[in-house]
Amino acid sequence: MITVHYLDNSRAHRILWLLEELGLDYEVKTYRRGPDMRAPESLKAVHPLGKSPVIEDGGNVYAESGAIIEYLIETYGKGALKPAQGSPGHSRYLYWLHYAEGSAMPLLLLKLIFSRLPRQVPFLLRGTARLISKAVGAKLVDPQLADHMALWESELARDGFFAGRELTGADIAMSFPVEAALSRVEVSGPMPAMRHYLEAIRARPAYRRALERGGAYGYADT
Ligand SMILES: N[C@@H](CCC(=O)N[C@@H](CS)C(=O)NCC(=O)O)C(=O)O
Repeated sequence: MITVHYLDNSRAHRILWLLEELGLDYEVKTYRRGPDMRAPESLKAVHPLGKSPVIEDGGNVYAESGAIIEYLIETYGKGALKPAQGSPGHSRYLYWLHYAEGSAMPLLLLKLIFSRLPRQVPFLLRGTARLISKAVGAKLVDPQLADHMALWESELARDGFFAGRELTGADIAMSFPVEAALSRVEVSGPMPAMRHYLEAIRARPAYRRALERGGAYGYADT
């Protein structure tokens, strides 16, 4: 039986969604965030970094969303949720599967950290922190995010999903950056392809079942 170490309200939602798409049996061990939003120390007993998602299967531990998605699709997918090797969609599939945590999430995390900076420093430094946060946002983070989101929009406008006309593991990986960006970033323009994509993935029965198994997930209604 696959065990998912699931942190509430987190990107681990994607793994439950994938398991539901694949129709696999699994158990969920839920961990609750503390007031600082960090995972409890007990998660470090599963993997030293104490992050979620982590899964256990067949006596092995798998961490990192992209690696978990790849492992589950390769092991249990029987060809589902992945374009055939050598097909035009396959290079797109690999790119977006790895891009989600490798390129998109670091930028979104920078956005989050700098937007929270003023609240993290002593009161007298808040004005300065606000200026730093604004400058970093304007010069470094926001222009890059705008480029990235324009790329997502044009990719999704091509044929609806990140690696072609069908849902793949790349979409499961990219769902979290898209959901986080649309809720955190001031979007320049209506982004119709991205909004249509979110509607399409959220309407999937497997996505809804994953929400029932995992509980609260803050981005599901943004
Ligand atoms: N790149 C990693 C990121 C894992 C990660 O940062 N997970 C967050 C949940 S969204 C977490 O565990 N946060 C709690 C903490 O850092 O204490 C992955 O995709 O698995």
